[in-house]
Amino acid sequence: MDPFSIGDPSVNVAPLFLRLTHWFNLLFLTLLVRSGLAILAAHPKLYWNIHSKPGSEWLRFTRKKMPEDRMWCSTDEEESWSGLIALPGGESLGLGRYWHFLNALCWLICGAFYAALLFLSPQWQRLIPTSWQVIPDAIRDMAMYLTFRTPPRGTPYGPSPFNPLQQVTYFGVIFGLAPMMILTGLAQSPSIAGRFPWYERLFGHRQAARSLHFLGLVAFLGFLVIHLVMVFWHGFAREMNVMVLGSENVGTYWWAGAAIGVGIITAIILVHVAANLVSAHHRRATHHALSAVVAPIREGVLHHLNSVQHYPESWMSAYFRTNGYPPISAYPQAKGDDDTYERLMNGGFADYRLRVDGLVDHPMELSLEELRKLPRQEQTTLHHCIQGWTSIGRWGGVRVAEVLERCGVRPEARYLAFYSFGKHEKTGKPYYECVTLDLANHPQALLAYELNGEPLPVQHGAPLRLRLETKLGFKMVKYLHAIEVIDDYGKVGGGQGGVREDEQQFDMGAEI
Ligand SMILES: Nc1nc2c(c(=O)[nH]1)N[C@H]1C(S)=C(S)[C@@H](COP(=O)(O)O)O[C@H]1N2
Ligand SMILES: [Mo]
Repeated sequence: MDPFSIGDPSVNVAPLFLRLTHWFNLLFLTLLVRSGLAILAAHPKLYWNIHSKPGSEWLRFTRKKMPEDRMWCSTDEEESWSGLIALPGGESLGLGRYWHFLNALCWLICGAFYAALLFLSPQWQRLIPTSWQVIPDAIRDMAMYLTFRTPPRGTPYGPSPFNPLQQVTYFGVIFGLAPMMILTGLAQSPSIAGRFPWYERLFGHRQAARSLHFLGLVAFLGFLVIHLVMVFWHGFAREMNVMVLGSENVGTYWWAGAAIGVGIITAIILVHVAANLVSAHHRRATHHALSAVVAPIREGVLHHLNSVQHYPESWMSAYFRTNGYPPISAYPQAKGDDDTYERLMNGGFADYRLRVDGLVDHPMELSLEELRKLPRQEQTTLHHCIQGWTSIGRWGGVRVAEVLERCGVRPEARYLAFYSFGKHEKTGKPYYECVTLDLANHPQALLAYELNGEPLPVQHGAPLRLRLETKLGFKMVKYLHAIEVIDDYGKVGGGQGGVREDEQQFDMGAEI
């Protein structure tokens, strides 16, 4: 069959490319929804303010109450949702993100293919309303459905097999909702927000973009449900013949479309089940397989961006959220094997030394006083926790590059490993994170000893923490103990580029 033929609209011929992209779209969209829920579970609260102040959420999907009498962190707010609704289930933000990004890429390719063929063929006439009359006509159709009548097929203004309500709905979903989801998805990337702070302003700010992204998910789900109801309303066998075989006129084989269609839907469900199972039982392998596809694209597009953020005073967060407990005996999940940190803290960090070693000509040990004597920099920036919350703070400190310059980095160096005094809260492994060496030359890669003009508070990583303003929060090691210049991050810790990469399948690039 000629894939470009529009055929006679009265027989409703759908060319092969339309049918293929339709079913692939269903596969990718449902995977996007379920992996999106796994991401939402990591911070099941939505805000219309950029500070994500606790209690200021407009919507929450958790009953957990945070204690008022002791410190808590955003990892305590995380929910663990069933694998029946989320991909994967449990606390699986890392793999949920990988599934989300993989399917976002597949969905984009599918959509581009669809849009190209749509406009290269006469098929666009199905979808693009050519008269404003479509609006009142769609309202008329809506009134008919609501009173259990079926509107006539086709529009008077072009060769579309759809009724006006169908046409405006499909048009709105494909050319309104889908691009909105892509744009609000990108607005959540710290690399994009760092390099193009104006971009987020298009949506208000980063939390508004996240809330809109969620509302888009709700809209997609609503569309899916009504779409399904309509398939039955208009006749399951007939509609399936159109969606699978391209035409409802299939003669004696009136059941063929329904039979194949049920097979396709079963296959889609099996892909979902397989994705959940493989994620649950082979976390590391799934991490590697998905990142082999996603990481090069993500890094290729986003890694080279530099942050140019300078938020005005009026945007600063009165309350800056926290993630990661201080490594002291009050918080055994984060405390190291010895009391070094607590001792330093009790001594006002007078004996604190930052160790810088590895592939450098002059290893160094720097006291806070020595660090403060180096050129000072201030930056007011947006912090993106991978879980979804944000806060804005003014950080003061010394650029990573200033310190490295004084150490003389050797030519074989490729990465920086940042080690904390603290431990990973879920596993008790030492907290460390690695980044590529070129990150050190980002103008806002900072070793911060101040927040909002005050010495860095203990809960935010005293006495020294890393700031990388194009990265997600988990890369920014608090309670910084040492920097090691290395050639291969595979030799450090679990070998994945950081403790959250090793233990939670987070991505080393952390650009989105
Ligand atoms: N040592 C240490 N550093 C850490 C963490 C941690 O648990 N331990 N959490 C990271 C995460 S996930 C985030 S979002 C930020 C939070 O920084 P804040 O507590 O200053 O807001 O710190 C990062 N650095
Ligand atoms: Mo985070």
